[in-house]
Amino acid sequence: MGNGLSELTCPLSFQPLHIVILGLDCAGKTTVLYRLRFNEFVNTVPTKGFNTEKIKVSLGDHRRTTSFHFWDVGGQEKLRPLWRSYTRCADGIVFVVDSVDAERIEEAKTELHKITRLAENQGVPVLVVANKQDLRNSLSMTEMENMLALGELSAATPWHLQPACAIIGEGLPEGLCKLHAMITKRRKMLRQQKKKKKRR
Ligand code: G3D
Ligand code: MG
Repeated sequence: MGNGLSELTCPLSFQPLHIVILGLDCAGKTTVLYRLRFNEFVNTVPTKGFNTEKIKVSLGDHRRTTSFHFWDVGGQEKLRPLWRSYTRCADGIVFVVDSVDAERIEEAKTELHKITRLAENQGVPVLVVANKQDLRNSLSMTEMENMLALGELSAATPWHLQPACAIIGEGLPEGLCKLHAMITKRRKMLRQQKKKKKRR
């Protein structure tokens, strides 16, 4: 599900991409980061500040990898005002949502819409990770899309909703591949806009 992609191809680049992992506390952000870093489950403690890792990820084509520089920022309410300083200059945002925490999904929606509405984040692609899909009672993708009001995100914001289970890593490579493709597409569009402006 998403509005950013029509093609299924996954273009590759050698540029390290600046990716910020956001979401409410306990959504599974740090589990996502360490799953990607160590390819195994790592027991987490609540993140007080941030965790950062540079990780090379295979995106579909196993002969080539893409470098991501991830910033996993604490999601507690008092830390959320800091998100803005991490998303400045971000190539993409990974927004992790706990698919069984129906009580706080409205809060997740508010934070997602708030961060994507910021002027400096206009057009920055967002991968929404519907995490904890291994648990019984996890919300379906249609429920997640509606409850997070993804259709009401700015038309300029490419997004993709990815079901995932961070403890075993399911869904993460597919999600990153989509995010990478959205970033590549946006960069190409920005380059073309720049060229057009120069010609005028
Ligand atoms: P955060 O960084 O967003 O605050 P964490 O969240 O990564 O610290 O994870 C919060 C809790 O959710 C952890 O459990 C973690 O193991 C669990 N978790 C993360 N991803 C998944 C998942 O895909 N499925 C399930 N079932 N649990 C997950 P604890 O018990 O340590 O609080
Ligand atoms: Mg954390």
